Amino acid sequence: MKSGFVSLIGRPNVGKSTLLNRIIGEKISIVTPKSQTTRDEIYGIYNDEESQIVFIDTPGIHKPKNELGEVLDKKAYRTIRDSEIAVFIVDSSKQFGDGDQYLFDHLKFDCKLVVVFNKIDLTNIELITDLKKRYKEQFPDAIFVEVCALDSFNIDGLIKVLKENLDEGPQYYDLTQITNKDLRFRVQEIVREKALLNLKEEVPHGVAVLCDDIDLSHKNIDIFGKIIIERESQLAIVVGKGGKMIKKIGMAARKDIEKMIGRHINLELTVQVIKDWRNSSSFLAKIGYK
Ligand SMILES: Nc1nc2c(ncn2[C@@H]2O[C@H](COP(=O)(O)OP(=O)(O)OP(=O)(O)O)[C@@H](O)[C@H]2O)c(=O)[nH]1
Ligand SMILES: [Mg+2]
Repeated sequence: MKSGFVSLIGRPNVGKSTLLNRIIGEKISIVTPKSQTTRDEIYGIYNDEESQIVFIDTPGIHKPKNELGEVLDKKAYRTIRDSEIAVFIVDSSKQFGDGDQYLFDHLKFDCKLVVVFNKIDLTNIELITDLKKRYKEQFPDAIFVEVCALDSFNIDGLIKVLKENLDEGPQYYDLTQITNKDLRFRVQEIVREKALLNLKEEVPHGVAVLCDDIDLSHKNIDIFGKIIIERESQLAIVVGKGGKMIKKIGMAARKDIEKMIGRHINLELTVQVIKDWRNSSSFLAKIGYK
């Protein structure tokens, strides 16, 4: 069979996680309109009769502004080194800019490279032609594929190209396994997604979520989650008037978690301030970001 590891890399917000979810057909990685949503390497394992492809979603690469940013970039670079093919995803609705140049200056590919022009529903012919010209100059050997991850357009075309470029190999994972992340991580991510979607301005980037192990053997599944924020002043925003905001986040998260587990749950959320956690090595390690 054809098999191997394929990294999904690119700038923040280009649609890497959306693409992963569409390929696997299930929500593996959280998606929001905000940059730097993904903070970890997340595997989505694709299987068909003749292949197993392990896709690795990564944090968007950007010029880091704090220790968390540096950790996120490092994870993306490491993933490229560990993969047979790198899929470099580009937002084809945006003109080439400094953020794109930053990636040209910092990325080196020893593996095969596929450049995926995503969001073709939002682009036009001049824009995409200019982008393709620039990527062709920078990466002359790369294969180009156009997709619209949002509408699942040409996902099959991308899979075909990947299969053609992977070697024969073993089946790395059991067919029932679709990701490398455990239930606890996925629950934390769902809560974080709902917090990102509901909180405005600068609060979202300073949010992390921690929860205890989840015991599925009990009839009643109680999940206790802690939303971590950076500053005392954000507390009132996250809790909201009369607890309205945290209730809203909790209700949205509960729905998605119940869909994922297929059981009813009780979800209790609290908020804790950990000052400047994005620059705290020990906290980043505790939360599993290092
Ligand atoms: N119109 C359109 N929107 C898209 C498409 N693909 C993704 N999006 C949207 O782009 C936004 C970012 O998507 P994500 O999948 O979270 O992007 P990402 O690259 O994983 O972002 P980070 O995790 O922050 O690096 C979301 O609002 C998606 O709905 C597409 O093909 N067309
Ligand atoms: Mg992402």
